[in-house]
Amino acid sequence: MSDSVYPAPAGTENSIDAARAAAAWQRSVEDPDGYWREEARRLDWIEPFTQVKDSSFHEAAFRIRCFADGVLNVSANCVDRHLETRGDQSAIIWEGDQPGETKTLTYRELHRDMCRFANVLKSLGVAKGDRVTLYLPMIAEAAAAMLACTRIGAIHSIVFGGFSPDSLANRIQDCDSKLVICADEGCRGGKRIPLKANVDKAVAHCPSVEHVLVIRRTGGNVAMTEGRDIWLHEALDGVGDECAPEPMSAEDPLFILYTSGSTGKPKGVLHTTGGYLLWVTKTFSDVFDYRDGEIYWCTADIGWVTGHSYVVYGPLANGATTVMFDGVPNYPDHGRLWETIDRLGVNILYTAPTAIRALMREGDDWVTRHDRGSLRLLGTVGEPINPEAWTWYHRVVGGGRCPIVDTWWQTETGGILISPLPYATDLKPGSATKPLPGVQPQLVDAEGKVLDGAAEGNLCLTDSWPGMMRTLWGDHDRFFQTYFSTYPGKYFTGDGCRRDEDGYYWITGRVDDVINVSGHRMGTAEVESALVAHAKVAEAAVVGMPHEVKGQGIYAYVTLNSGVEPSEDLRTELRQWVRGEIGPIASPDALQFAPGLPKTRSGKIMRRILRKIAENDTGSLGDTSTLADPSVVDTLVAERVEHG
Ligand code: 6R9
Repeated sequence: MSDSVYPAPAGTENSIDAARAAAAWQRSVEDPDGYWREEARRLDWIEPFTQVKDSSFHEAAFRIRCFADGVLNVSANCVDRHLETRGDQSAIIWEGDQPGETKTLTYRELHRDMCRFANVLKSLGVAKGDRVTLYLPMIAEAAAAMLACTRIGAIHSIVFGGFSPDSLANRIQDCDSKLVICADEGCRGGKRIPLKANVDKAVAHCPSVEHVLVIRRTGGNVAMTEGRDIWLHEALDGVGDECAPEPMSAEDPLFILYTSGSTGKPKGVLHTTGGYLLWVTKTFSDVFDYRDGEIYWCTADIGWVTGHSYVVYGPLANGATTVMFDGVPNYPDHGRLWETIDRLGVNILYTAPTAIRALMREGDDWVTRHDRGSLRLLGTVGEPINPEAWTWYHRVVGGGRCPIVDTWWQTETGGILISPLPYATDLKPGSATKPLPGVQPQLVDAEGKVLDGAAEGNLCLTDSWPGMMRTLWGDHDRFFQTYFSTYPGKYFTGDGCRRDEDGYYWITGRVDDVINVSGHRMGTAEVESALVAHAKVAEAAVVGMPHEVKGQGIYAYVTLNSGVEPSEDLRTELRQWVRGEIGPIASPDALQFAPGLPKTRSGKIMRRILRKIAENDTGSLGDTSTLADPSVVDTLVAERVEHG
């Protein structure tokens, strides 16, 4: 917690100031229809809408719709409408894994690439409503592929390139994708990632997949299955440069994005066309106070929601120049971000606390030896930022000149919900500050009692906003159960939060069985089921633990089958196993062999106790008398393993 306040600097005459910000929020709750009707002018509509917000979070009338009878096309809003005024402006600056390995696409070039890509999709039989899975590095073709899907009304599902073949297969199967788009290999931090080989393993279990479309990135050797696999560059031969945008209803699905929840199976979050696009368009413009001609860099991967909303759709819908970075912040050295900012002239940087903390550890010199004079604004997203990292970001990276927008949101929310506006909101390090227009947060206690004023509780949202998710793919009932049943009539975020006496919101982290590792969500149940799938493991329990750089690390308690002896080799083997089952981000940071787990008499694992032990907070384990065998706790405490 920090009491320092950083007053909002003055912006331009177009910037939103404190008075405008307050008036906009007020209007958005008093007259939502009027407010969103006006805001919707930010988009080009093929058919205007007559209906605006139409939603209820109550079970009997449960529905979430916005602009339902309007018709538009996302790709036309992101590309075509800019051609006349900024056809020759850079839309995407691609920065490869090696510094200076760059490529720029103007809006006109992006239009051509997107249309040609869309024509390839059509030639492969992909039509409106079909699902297409993308498993790609951060290459410009990835943005073209996303836009091409929206061009023809296909629903994309992007799977992060760090996920294993198994995770990829589950996500392909859950939505019955008929096409998978991948690259031969990815390049990250000087290493190659065998994307096509992973797809081959995954697709072996996916009968819905008719074709695999392969983009040549590294030129590495990959196997091509006759009849199924197609090189993009060959498929592009002879296709036309034009493809008319498919008119889409505002409530037609736009994309599915799988995210981790508190149960084992990843959830296919579904966003629709009109509300989502308006939300990311408006929030990009307002939160970053984006000014024509500026170069904007969000370091997120398109495999996560931040990449969808704030690398591709939000910036492009505003006619911005967006950087797509195919590398990592510490390669070839710890100065990579700052060197790249100088070389490309980046004005706005949007990154994650985990990256800030990792770079902060390496010392100021890596930063200060670069100029960074182009920077105007800094942003963070993905997890709570500790005031120390915030202050370093502000003082060292921004040289004290650049406001920081700490943006709180979720895959489910589509875009930013709680955030400062850089020229309106006084900043407090570690607080995401105040809700944006249309966002109505509420804090409740465990019983659902509403907490007013300064308080700490569970963060809910009491009404819909245009950009919120509409369902979980194929499981509308789970959608309702997951988000709307804990506190009836409200959307429950899964986050804990404190509101201070100034009405500022301070997100404290997840209160469910989700852990946030380096800004990536991981369900503890997912890691547990991966561990239990190993032949030598009888039982596993996974909790979060504090981690200096990652925010949270993964602490796994593993009970082995009888007759199996714990060993360092087995520890390594189990870590590797989880990497193989889910991906490197799920690999436990600490793994403790546990002869037994603390369970209630009814057999429930007492996670509260396991969390305390992982946090090394063993002085306050609370009441253990309800355990079936309280002595297991002493053994666990005695054999606790160190972080790292
Ligand atoms: C955009 C994104 C969502 C969870 C969310 C919360 C955490 C995100 C945050 C933040 C504190 C912020 N989170 N932004 N916590 N301050 N500015 O990250 O989506 O991957 O779905 O994660 O991340 O816990 O519930 P997603």
